[in-house]
Amino acid sequence: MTEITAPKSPVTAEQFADEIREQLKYTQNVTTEQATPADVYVAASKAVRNHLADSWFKTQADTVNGNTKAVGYLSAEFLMGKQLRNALLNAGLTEQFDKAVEALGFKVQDVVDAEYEPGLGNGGLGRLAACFIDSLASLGVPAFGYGIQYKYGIFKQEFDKDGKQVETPDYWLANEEPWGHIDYNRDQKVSFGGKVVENADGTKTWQPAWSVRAVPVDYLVPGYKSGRVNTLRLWSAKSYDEFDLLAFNRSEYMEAVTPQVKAENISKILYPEDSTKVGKELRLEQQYFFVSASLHDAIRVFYPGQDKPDLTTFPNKIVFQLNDTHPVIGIPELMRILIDEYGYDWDTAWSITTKTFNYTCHTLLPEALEVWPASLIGELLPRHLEIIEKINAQFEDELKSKGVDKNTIKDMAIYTGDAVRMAYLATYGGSHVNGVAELHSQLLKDVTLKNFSDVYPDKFTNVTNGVTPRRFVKLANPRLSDLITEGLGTDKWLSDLEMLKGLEPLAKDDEFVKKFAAVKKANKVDFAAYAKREYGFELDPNTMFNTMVKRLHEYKRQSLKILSVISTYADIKSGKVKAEDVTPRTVFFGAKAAPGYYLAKMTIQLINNVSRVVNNDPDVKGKLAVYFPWNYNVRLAQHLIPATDLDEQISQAGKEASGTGNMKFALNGAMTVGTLDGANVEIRERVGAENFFLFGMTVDEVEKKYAEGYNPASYYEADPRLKHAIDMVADGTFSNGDRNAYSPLVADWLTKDWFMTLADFSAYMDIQSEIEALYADELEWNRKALLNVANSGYFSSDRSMEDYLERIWHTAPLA
Ligand code: TH1
Repeated sequence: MTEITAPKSPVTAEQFADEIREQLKYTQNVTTEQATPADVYVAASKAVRNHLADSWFKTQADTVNGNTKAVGYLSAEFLMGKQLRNALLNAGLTEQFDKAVEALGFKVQDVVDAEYEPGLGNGGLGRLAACFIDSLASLGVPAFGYGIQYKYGIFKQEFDKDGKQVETPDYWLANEEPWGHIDYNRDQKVSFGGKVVENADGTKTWQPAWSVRAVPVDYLVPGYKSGRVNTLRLWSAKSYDEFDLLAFNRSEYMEAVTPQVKAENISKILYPEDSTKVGKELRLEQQYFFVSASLHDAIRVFYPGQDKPDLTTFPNKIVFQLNDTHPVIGIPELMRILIDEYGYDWDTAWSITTKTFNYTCHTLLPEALEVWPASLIGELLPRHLEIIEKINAQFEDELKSKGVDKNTIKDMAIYTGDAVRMAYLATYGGSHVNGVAELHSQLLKDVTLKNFSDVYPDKFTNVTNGVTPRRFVKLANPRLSDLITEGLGTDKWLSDLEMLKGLEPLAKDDEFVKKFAAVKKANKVDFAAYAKREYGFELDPNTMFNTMVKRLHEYKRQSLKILSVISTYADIKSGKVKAEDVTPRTVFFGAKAAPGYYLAKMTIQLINNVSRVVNNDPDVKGKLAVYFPWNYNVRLAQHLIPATDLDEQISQAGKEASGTGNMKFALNGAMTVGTLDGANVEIRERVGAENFFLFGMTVDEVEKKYAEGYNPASYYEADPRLKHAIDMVADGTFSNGDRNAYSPLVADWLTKDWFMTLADFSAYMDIQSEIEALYADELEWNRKALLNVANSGYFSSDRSMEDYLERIWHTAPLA
């Protein structure tokens, strides 16, 4: 058994400075005088890591030896953000670090800035996984995050001189990365291709054609004040044949390294699609790669050294959560492991498998539910295709015995003969299915997975998303954190966020509200300095900061926002609104578009050009400005969210599964303008309808309009403001006179407009007037914003984890 020692006792700033010096000397091999901020960053990171090591070992030992079932969170994305500040917070070393760095003669800012953010996720789904593992560790629940250490994360976004998005590779491992520990001795073999042969005894043997080596890279996941440190294990693909020596001797250099390139390609790049399905062979290889390695790893961890483990106990050791359909190949893989590798019969294997997995669906867009061509699975994973066929046959029998009619059975097919529907496989093959907000879970039951919910009503449940208050309040907004602690008289709210409710009475206290307003103001001033330094923007912190940050997607409706900006611009410029009646505003957009998403990229170009025209027009100076800081990421979120007055959550009702940005903004004292979509519904319920700017069609109204036949042009004709705004896009105002620049976008608005931007435009303009009226009353605005903070405690990812524990995982914190 592992020797368990108590966690290292906290150190003084002087001692911590010595630890950094030691790391500089013995691992960085530089003197303190030679050291750069980047050296100090690496040295300090390793010093913090050392402080967490004992808790990490103890957590691992307790996880394996205790009787508490662990959680395995299988996710193709973990969007972690920077690590140093979070690790310092959880190790209780923040102050020591700040003082030590100064004592060593460096600026804290420079050292923290030296960390390069890993972008191993696209957006909400990946960031949610990061929040969840933070919360599990903070609650003391034994858990593993399992994913892929992509060599290239989400692309770096730049804008060219025309305002178009340009993607460049994000080589985040260019410099030393002190957090991930490569564990070559805990590798796994993952195989592909080949054929299946039947043995004399009727068993099957898969004879794969090629294999790759999955090497784990371990990241510490320290809990906040829990004394627990969990593991995020990201797999990296390596070749078994470093090079083919024979070929190399014949000087066939390229051929010699081909197998290596093929193997290592598997973990080379994160697919930059968000919410849509990309049917690519490499993507299926990635999915199988990390899932197969993770399942084998869990068996290794929980049955150490056992050749013939009793895997009927596997579901008591660990429960796996499938983060969307991406890891669903894990269901047939566990069947294969149990049957082919450990000799279990089908029924036993099925019983173990269904108890082991649960599935979270994160979308309502039909195109986001993965469907793989059977031919592809057959080529890459022939044994799995057989198993899937058998699962499907068993499923059909089960449905027949339950009296489900023929046509419905056909509609529900997991395997259609041509294709495999991963969401259906996950729903049948796991114990529970959950959506990520109340409305979303309801729509899954009523629409997307209706047939399944009719047959298996008990499988379906909801867990509303959440965000970690450690990163998104404490680290991102130290001023507000201090004020909350002052207001509540304790900092315990950081691990019990519902305590924010205690701020509610203080909304009646004008002095407290003024302090709250001062915090927001100071954050805006800070952000202005940050934006100047990072982007060269000249911001006016005395204007309303109005923000829309999220992936660029038609359903999220950045178009609605930019059309309203254009309309406001036209009204100010023409004098239609008097100068003294204008509420000065700075509008921020942050968004990456998938590289192949044509209309999304054109929308980015339009926003950039509206920004160029508006910001250079003396007629609106001081009244309206538009900024699009490029490369929106976790770091920018942490700076911009605390400085925002008004947050935009304006997706078409019934399209955004949850949203998590909405929660971060409410917790940081922004007001929200939003539709009744995703978690907006629950935010509004909690903060109060009078403290939320609601507008737009509901899900039912949207459905009705689709059914009636939607005609966007009629809205264009009916609303002169809308007509004028669209005409300005069409007439070259934002393209130096070029009338064709945005014609595909304009044509889409007028003839298709699938997400009904035009139909919601006038309601959106009207609510903006209400917003401006309230903003004019600073005290009232801030009172309402404070009530948003006080009533958003529910949206902690700690609460989400507690819901998963109770409704789905049926496990608990370590004793
Ligand atoms: C997002 C959802 O769009 C968002 O509403 C939700 O808050 C978030 O997940 C977390 O639950 C999704 N991201 C992806 C990414 C891919 C496929 C589907 C979804 S849904 C690649």
